[in-house]
Amino acid sequence: MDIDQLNNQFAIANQLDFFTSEEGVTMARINNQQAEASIALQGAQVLHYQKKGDAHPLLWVSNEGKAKPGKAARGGIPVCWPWFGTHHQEGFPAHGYARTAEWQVTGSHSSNQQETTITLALIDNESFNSLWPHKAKLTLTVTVGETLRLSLETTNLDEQAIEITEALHTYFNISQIEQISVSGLEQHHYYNKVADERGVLTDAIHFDQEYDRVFFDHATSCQIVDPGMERRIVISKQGSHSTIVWNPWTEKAKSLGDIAAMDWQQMVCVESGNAMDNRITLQAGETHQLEVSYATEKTGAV
Ligand code: TA6
Repeated sequence: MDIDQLNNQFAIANQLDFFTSEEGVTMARINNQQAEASIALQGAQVLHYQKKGDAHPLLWVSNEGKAKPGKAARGGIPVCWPWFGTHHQEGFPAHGYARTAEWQVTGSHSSNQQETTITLALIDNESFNSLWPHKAKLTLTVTVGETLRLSLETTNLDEQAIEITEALHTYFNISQIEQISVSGLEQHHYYNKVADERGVLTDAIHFDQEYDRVFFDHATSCQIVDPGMERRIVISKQGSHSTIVWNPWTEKAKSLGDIAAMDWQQMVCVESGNAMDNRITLQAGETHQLEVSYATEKTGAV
């Protein structure tokens, strides 16, 4: 569907329209009384959200890693599906193929000027069968208002059960990685990818080196406390049993090649998903929903 068709069918006056970015990616743009946001149709990747009255955007996007046709932006909320992490088969894309696929807009809605909802779908797509020979429908519903809410829904269209791992790989905008903490994961078992070992978290997370851990059986909320931006970000979720926390630090950031100099200091990933031990099995016809809600709260100078 081209831009004119998208605007004719799904635009909402004074709230939602579609345009093509400088890099050639089709974008949805939302602006209502509560917040503004932007979403790339490629990968259904939310790239911007800022609540009216907040001094800083919620999400971080690398200046060196903008969304280009066929390449997901480094930042925002990449959709990792139908697998999280690397694939055991050589040459298969890390974090699955959903984040670089072209999604279709299937709906838009607003009941007032306070909240705008857009739904995108990745319908069973023959071209991915070589990567994942199953039939499934994936939809993402994004609701932009006083909070940012996403619902990632997988429906098994096959006759037999399918197994997936998944995550909303959210890059949060922060003041400085060594100033923030992440709380709410204490007492949860984790796999530490950097040290290749497992353990149990005892205290809130502080950062002084590369950090890459999958926390298991964590189905509740957690928060990022950011004194530098005088805010906390509260991450609530449903249908997600894993939380992944990642900061690449100097060397890994350099190896990625799409993060400028010290920009990694202004981001932290807190990802809501179902990964590793928390993989999901869907019986024929079954649907699974992963839902997150992001809220910012001002904390004043602490
Ligand atoms: O979620 C953390 C992680 O799995 C890290 O290990 C790192 O690979 C990161 O995702 C980024 O992955 P990407 O494929 O986007 O470069």
